[in-house]
Amino acid sequence: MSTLTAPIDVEKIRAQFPVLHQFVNGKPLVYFDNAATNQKPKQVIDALTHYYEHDNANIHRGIHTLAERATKAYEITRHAMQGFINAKHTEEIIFTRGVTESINLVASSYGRAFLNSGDEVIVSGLEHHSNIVPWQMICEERKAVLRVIPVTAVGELDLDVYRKLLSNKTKVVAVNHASNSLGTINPVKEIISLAHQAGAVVLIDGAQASAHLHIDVQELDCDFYCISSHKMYGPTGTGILYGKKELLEKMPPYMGGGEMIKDVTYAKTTYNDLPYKFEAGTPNIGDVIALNEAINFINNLGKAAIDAHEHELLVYAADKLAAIKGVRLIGTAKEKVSVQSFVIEGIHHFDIGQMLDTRGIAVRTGHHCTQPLMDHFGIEGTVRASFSVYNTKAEIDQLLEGVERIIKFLK
Ligand code: 7TS
Repeated sequence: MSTLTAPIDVEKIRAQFPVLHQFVNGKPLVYFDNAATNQKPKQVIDALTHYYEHDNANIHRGIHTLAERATKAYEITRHAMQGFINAKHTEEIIFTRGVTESINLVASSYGRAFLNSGDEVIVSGLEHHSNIVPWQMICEERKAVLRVIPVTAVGELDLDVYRKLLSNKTKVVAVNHASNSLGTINPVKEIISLAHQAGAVVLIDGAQASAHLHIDVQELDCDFYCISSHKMYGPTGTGILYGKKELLEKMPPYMGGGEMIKDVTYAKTTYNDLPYKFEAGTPNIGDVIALNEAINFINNLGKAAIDAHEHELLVYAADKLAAIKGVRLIGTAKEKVSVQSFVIEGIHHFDIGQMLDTRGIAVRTGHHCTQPLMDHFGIEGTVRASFSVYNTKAEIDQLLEGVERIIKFLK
């Protein structure tokens, strides 16, 4: 955390988020479901509206003015995303619907081309279902084997076991940068380097990292990196797959259709160059264009300042929640993004979520699409509060008060 970072002016930031200024069940909204999707600043909403009011046209194929404007704005986001993650080449940025599609693209395309019987794919015990199921599917198809890095009691990956799992059979390692259920930040640089020593390629699921952590794909040396726009203040329905050019060039297309071709005859189709080879069909143009404003929003604040503010909220919430009798924190890793899961002995997490909602507090309850991780902790699910740059300690106090009342009322 840099001491040179200007502190966050939360009220100024909150003023940029129209959705926050409302009452829910008669109480001011407290939005703590940011790990599921965070809210959108006015500049993102305005960019989307502007596109549909002024520039709406299909891209790349038209020569008329609107098509040119839309194409230019779409490609501006690609350049901005290249800078955001420090990719070497613009064509290494492929627009997808988000992390789920990005992982499916790699599992399907890379997996079909390069996985063979007996090969191994390693995922971690902290993964979202979207970084498990696509690998399971392709392993089944290619007769490959899925291995799992175990999780410790505090919710960190056991790297000693990981080292032992790696062998010349390992072809792919797929782990998240940060866990959505526990917030754990994984030592991805080390994970990548160890995988490369074994000759495997590495996919990093950056769904929970993009709004919080510094990302430099060249420094990490990851082979693939996946981002969802809606988890970084951008619109839903879009995101990116970053892939190293030399790998993407070797991979077959994921979907066939318009835009991904160079030439089509009934006898043979030749494919387009990167990135278009992987962008079949009309993409989510408006949302990609608005994503540029989400990048601007984050860059203007600076990730260091965002992280400093969110970390303060996380520590405050974790300490105070842990001090409430009956509350058990799930996920207490040393390095975390601003996610805190907890359970209250004797009260179902759904009941807690519903009762908090009556107080205007939005938290997520359930398994958070990480059922194997919940199994590991011997629980069905948790209550998860996740904090964003626009949240305040006063809001956390409301959560704490709600939790205390629920315990008093139900016990
Ligand atoms: N990976 C991680 C780590 C995630 O947190 C999510 C979404 C995904 C992948 C899938 O991203 P998508 O944008 O393609 O849906 N996580 C959550 C969550 O925690 N609650 O709702 C969605």
